[in-house]
Amino acid sequence: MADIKAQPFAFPLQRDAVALIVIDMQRDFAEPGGFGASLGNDVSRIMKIVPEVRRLIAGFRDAGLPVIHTMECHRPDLSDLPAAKRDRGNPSLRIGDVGPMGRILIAGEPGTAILAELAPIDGEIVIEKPGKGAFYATGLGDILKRKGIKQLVFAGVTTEVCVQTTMREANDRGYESLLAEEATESYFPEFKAAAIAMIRAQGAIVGWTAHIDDILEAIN
Ligand code: TIU
Repeated sequence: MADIKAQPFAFPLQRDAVALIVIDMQRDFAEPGGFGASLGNDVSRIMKIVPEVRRLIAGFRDAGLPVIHTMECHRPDLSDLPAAKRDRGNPSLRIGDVGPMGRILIAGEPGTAILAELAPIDGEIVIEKPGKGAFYATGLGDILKRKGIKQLVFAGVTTEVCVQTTMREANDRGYESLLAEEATESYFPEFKAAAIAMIRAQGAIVGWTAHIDDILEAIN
């Protein structure tokens, strides 16, 4: 089995036990008028990685390997939205408020949808998650166990928030995690760089990082 060229050392690919997990590539994080913009961020940085994420997804689909998508979102009645999350900071729109793309980060609203270019296809798993990590209060762990998945390749946004949180959750649960560097982004370039450095520090303390070309070469 081909290893994937990675940092801080080669990733020991198990081709029959690996899945791609694409974190929160939603309009609310990538388009003006959404949650990311309401926090004062330049969301154009997120749109720039869409072709890279698309390329990585296509490679997994072509290889017949599973693709899992996550969406950060809450129930319309806000029963899964802690006050501590809703009330933090001073955004122009809070989670649940009505914005130009519907209610911010609420399941079923137009702005909460995954970007059309990266939309899940039939048979792909979509995890709706109320937290930053994709294991918290979701069925992800059970789904991975049922499918025999032991390794996760990560893409999506933002690197230091939902991607890194989910990588840390996965690491603690015994999954080997690999972050695709060109397929993740932050509103803050220095946070992306720091997240990548801390993930692979101390002998892959959280996981590995690799370039998309090296991932695709190994899985195909
Ligand atoms: N705000 C921010 O950088 N990220 C989030 O709130 N969610 C995700 O990272 N998906």
